[in-house]
Amino acid sequence: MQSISANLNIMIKAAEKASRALIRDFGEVEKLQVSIKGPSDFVSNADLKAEKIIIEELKKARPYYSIISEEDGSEKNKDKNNTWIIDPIDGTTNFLHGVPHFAISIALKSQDEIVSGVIYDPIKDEMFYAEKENGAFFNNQRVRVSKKRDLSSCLFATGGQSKKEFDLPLRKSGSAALDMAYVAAGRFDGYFENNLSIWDIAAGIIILKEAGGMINEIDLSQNKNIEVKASSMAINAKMLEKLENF
Ligand code: LIP
Repeated sequence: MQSISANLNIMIKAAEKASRALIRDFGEVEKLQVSIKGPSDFVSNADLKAEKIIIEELKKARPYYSIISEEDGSEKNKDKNNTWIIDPIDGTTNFLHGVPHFAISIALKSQDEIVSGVIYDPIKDEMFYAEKENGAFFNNQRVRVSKKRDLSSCLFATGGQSKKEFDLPLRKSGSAALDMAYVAAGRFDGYFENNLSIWDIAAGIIILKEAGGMINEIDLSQNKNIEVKASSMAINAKMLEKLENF
């Protein structure tokens, strides 16, 4: 395995531990699809349980780091310069409907910049990670963004409820974190979405940048209503031209 920092190792272990619970819970969700009420209460418990496991693991190693998390776990702690940013299930709607496309996303923000990130898809066992100035990795193999220059040979991801039409080949996956990880790995050539939360994208920011991707300036002091336009270097200008009315 690529030599990684103690903090990144802690993040990976926390994601792997939470994933074991999520895989079990996802199996239950698939069974609950046929129930009249559906699995919504069960999924919110699965979300909270995964968040609890992640926070327990992170706090064991770094008890004074602060936390920003999608569910209940946010806290300002003694160390205000280091903040974990956690999304225990990014792609909650997919999870709720038994669609096996969701991820655990954990990022570390130090001195107001994202310095490391992990995005782990437990069902496909796909681990994306990166830390500042050390490159981006997929299952311990170095990854870089695509080099395609012709829009007709590219594929882009987006999300949310916008009804706007864009002259781009598009996919909507339902997980911002995986969309950004896929751009970093060259599977998608770009990704754009607005009204995002910081926990949806924090890990994706560093993984995408370390893979040689480009992303618009993100105000990390904001937790909500964030807009992302991210892509490979090669296609960025052409993608932005197509997003003028975004
Ligand atoms: C989701 C994002 C997705 C977006 C959804 C939601 P969640 O995050 O990953 O891209 O379209 O509205 O924000 O809620 O599953 O963590």
